[in-house]
Amino acid sequence: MYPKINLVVILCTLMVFLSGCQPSTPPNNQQEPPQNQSQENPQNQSQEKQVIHASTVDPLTQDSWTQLSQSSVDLDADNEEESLILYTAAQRDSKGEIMWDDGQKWLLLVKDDTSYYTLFSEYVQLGSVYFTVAGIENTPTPRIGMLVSTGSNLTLTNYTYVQGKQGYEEETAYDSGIINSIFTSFPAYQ
Ligand SMILES: [Ca+2]
Repeated sequence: MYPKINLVVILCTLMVFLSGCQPSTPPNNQQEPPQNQSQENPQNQSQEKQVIHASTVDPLTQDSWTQLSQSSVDLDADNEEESLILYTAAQRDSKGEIMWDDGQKWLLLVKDDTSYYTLFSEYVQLGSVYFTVAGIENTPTPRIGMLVSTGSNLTLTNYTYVQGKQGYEEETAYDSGIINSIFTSFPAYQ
């Protein structure tokens, strides 16, 4: 279809120039940019992001957890810090070393006074979970990046608090699909 449209445009342009009747009118310029090109990715706009809302139930009371990493950051731009904490269900032995199983549950939790936002609570087979927090230009709230690395998959998921939705929007930034991981330099939790 496009070659036909281009031919019509070229022919019309040539006819106007060859006729010499309308040298001062610029309507040709208005016809040149094809407006349909900006509609190539309508799917991106229609994707609804999942929003994680607060719960008053402390998820830590349901299982026993080992805290691995913690960050105190103002995640919702109310000038008060929340706690962003990563836990694993693997327990420590008497020497304090983590007794890793082939797989265990992981929990990434935002604690805001008596409100709890469970960003991630899943069993991860032969893998580990990591998170980052970063300020983003022109965005009022920082972005949490959660990386889940296993022997067969690597994903990066972003969580950002959206004040209008009173929750954390979840967005998959990267998903490797099924892979056979050969090597990773990610450090192991101690
Ligand atoms: Ca806050």
